Amino acid sequence: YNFNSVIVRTPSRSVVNGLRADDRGNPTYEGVKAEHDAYIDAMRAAGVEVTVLPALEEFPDSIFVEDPALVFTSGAILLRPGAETRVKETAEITPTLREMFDTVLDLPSPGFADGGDVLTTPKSVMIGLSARTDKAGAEALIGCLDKLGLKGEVVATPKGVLHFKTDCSLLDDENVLSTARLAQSGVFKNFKQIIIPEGEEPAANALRVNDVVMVGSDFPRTIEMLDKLGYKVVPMKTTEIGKIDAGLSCMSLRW
Ligand code: CIR
Repeated sequence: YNFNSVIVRTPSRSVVNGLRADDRGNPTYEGVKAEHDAYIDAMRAAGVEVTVLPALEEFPDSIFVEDPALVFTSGAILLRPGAETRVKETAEITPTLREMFDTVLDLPSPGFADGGDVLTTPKSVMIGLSARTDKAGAEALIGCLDKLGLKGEVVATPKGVLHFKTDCSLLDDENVLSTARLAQSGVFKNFKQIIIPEGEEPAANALRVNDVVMVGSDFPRTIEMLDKLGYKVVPMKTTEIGKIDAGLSCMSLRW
């Protein structure tokens, strides 16, 4: 959670047509743009250098740069997103990653993996199986991680949850923030678990960056809980991106 650099991508006007499991109405472009601008400001305030890539009208979900690639200080991995409309986002981000990293690995075929299913912790890189990340993709990813000197571990994502990280985030070396449904599955036995208050499940996709934890401002009980535990919480508006199943980690690649 200590980062020097992030990559983000400006939302396109087509973001209003982003993928979603349940239709709660389209987000507005202006609303998404405002949330994204505030995110960039918060990243800079947290002390990271932000590279802002241009909008891609052809790809409504391309603002969520976390999914087509993975980055570590030791290198980058180009993934194969599990949603058909998102597969070509990888080719769009590849030139930037090749410029910024000495080592850039391709996920071998077959299989699919989304960055949203990957939680990097000091103990291992956890890969959640989901509708977007299959067994073949997860196993291929473990091979890539190995080449970067990292240990991958395959875990389950609760049924009906988009990504593994939809339901959790790393707060520090020992603590994870998790929904009750994910915590119950036992995947975090090596951590202390801080459980999201019932009804605020989307708050689990929080984001620790250096000394702050960004949390969706629509989730006051989670904010209060983390505040009482001593975390420096920065509330961020995520109402519009929430309509297309996104949260705070989705909008950046961090290393
Ligand atoms: C999608 O369904 O792919 C987007 N609408 C949301 C992606 C969120 N990304 C993430 O959690 N890493």
